[in-house]
Amino acid sequence: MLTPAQILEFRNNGYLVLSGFSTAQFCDAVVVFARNELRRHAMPIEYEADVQYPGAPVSRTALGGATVRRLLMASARTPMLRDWATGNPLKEILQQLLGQAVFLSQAHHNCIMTKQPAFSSMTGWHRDSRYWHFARADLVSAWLALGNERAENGCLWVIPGSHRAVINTDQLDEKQFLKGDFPKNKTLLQHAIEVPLAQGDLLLFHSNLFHAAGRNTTEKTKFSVVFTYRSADNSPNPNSRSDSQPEILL
Ligand SMILES: O=C(O)CCC(=O)C(=O)O
Repeated sequence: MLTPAQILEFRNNGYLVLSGFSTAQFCDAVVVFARNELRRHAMPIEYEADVQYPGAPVSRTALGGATVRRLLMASARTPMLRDWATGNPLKEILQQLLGQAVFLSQAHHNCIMTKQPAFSSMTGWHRDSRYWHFARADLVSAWLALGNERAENGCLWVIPGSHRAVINTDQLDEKQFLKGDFPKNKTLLQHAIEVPLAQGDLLLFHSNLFHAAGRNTTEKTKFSVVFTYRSADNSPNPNSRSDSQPEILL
């Protein structure tokens, strides 16, 4: 369970790291599973070429075009992940942050993220809520590091407190990433910090928190799992992408 100080930290900073949340045994088992899914090219998959971020292969047929970025629909791939994402201890923690009735969105994140050395891309500064459609941009994502995550292998960077920042549309580019050269953004970006994680650490972050990530410059694939949750009073807008998959009540 979270302490009142941890809840306050999450509310103020928009993120919280829980060290040693899951065991090495669990993380290793998920990595074995993920490697097998990669070997089989088990759909649904998002490829690096699909996201078109800096560093990504230009198309699925280009060199490196088969590089997987996300094994999607993680909740449906194995009971091991579904149970982790919907059961305790995560459930109790999410109830502390979101209230008694918490829903897992199967439409967003819900993936094993793979950051592969040769063709990984850079993710610019963004809020996850930019393409999400709920009553409020007020969801919580849970990111489990299945191995160590550092700047060298493309860990996340965050701007603490940015989930509360008021952002004008001219601060964002056409894909809703923060423009790097905009004076007001430079001030914001001065506060950016990396979030190194050890295997088994859990990062909880708000859907409005600005975050980014670099490329994986090591020889080893980085694996993480990510799920997103909403409170009972924050339903997806009918017929939107956020409403495209059934949700799971925890
Ligand atoms: O690991 C990354 O490249 C960042 C992923 C990310 O920020 C996202 O999917 O929203």
